[in-house]
Amino acid sequence: MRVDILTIFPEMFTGPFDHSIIKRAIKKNLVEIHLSNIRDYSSKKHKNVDDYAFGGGAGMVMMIEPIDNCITSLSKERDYDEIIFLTPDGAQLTQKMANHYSMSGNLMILCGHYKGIDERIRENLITKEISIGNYVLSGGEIAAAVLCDSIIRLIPGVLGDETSALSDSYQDNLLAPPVYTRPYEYKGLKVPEILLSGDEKKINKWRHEKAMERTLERRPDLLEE
Ligand code: 6GU
Repeated sequence: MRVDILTIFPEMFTGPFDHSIIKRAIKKNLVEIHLSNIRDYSSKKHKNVDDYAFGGGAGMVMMIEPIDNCITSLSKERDYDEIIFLTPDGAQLTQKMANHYSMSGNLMILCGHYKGIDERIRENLITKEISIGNYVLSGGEIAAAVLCDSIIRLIPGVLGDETSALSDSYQDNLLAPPVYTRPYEYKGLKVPEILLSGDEKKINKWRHEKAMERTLERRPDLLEE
């Protein structure tokens, strides 16, 4: 998979993709992440990317020209399965969406800023609008890192058997059960006996019960879906 991220702050991505599972996925050539600096596509002398809103009001708006130039230039090289704009008024990201996008060939992700982006970009260049939750972030960059992480870890070969995504919370509309490791007893706190029984059938049943209990208690909405 190839992911293109269009941003005015490419430096914000040096951390998130440089560690752990995503780093390994890049190293194994299972994903390529390319950053495009929208500013490089501005034809303005001072490389402006935003301007005042028509009709007045507070806040600058990202201009269509540099974004159109950037999207057009990338789209000439390859077909994109989806051109995603990250915005708090988009459809809320779900595990189901992450599963779906993990099967893409090429994805483009546009990060917004300021008061928003010229509506003509959204209407004519964007194919999907996604939010990562019901709160407002200062820009789309952190949301893009979240979206990429949720997708990339699901690409076949990224996770090994031992870290299989099948047991993740949300994967079957259930939260994950509790887990424990050594020592068996710490300051009088013990691990549930059943996990030491060696009885795989009983352990699986216990885990499923705990996942159910936890979901009922914390996220009953997931069970209704
Ligand atoms: Cl995708 N962008 C911004 N700016 N805020 C958000 C968001 C995205 N998702 C939730 N809040």
